[in-house]
Amino acid sequence: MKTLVIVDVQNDFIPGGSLAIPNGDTVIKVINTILPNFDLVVATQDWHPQNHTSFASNHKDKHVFEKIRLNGMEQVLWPDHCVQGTFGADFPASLNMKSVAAIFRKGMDKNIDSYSGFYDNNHKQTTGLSGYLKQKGAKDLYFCGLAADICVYYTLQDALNEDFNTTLLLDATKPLDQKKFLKQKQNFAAQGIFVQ
Ligand code: VGL
Ligand code: ZN
Repeated sequence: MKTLVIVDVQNDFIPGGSLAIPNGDTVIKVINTILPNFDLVVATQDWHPQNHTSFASNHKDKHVFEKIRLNGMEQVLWPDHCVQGTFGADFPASLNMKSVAAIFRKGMDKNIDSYSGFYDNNHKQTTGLSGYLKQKGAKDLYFCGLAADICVYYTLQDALNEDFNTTLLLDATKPLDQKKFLKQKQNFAAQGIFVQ
């Protein structure tokens, strides 16, 4: 069973959004085109409360993209993004969501960020995605979405740890930091992540 996991394709991550990924909107057309090739399609959705500690605005004298230590972990401070119930957190209207069977929300706990669609960054809380996919008999997972070097990257790592066959669809993902993504890609083959 071929399963597509659409990671965080949301208004705030495409041009015009508060944390826009360069050319992030270009993944939408590609995803819409490939949807019929999959037996199961799920999506993840970054879904933060306004007081989330990953927002620079919730810290005194800190600026956007600064790195701090938060509860013993490094945390990048982001612009406010994907606030629960706002337009920025919505899926773009042009993304075809009709065949999406389930949506897994993440980043709801204000004290911990959640880049991966499977687990919080400290690996203590699960979104339920792994259990859902295993219960459905999904073994071959194909990943797409935003941002390639952040949430897609950490989702791929967890998919491997959860023993799924893990493939990244290169045409359907875009990074925030192109250089960082190039380095990450160089390690994919050795890690057992397929690219297509
Ligand atoms: C993301 C930074 C903060 C992402 C989410 O979806 O890649 N990046 N929150
Ligand atoms: Zn976020």
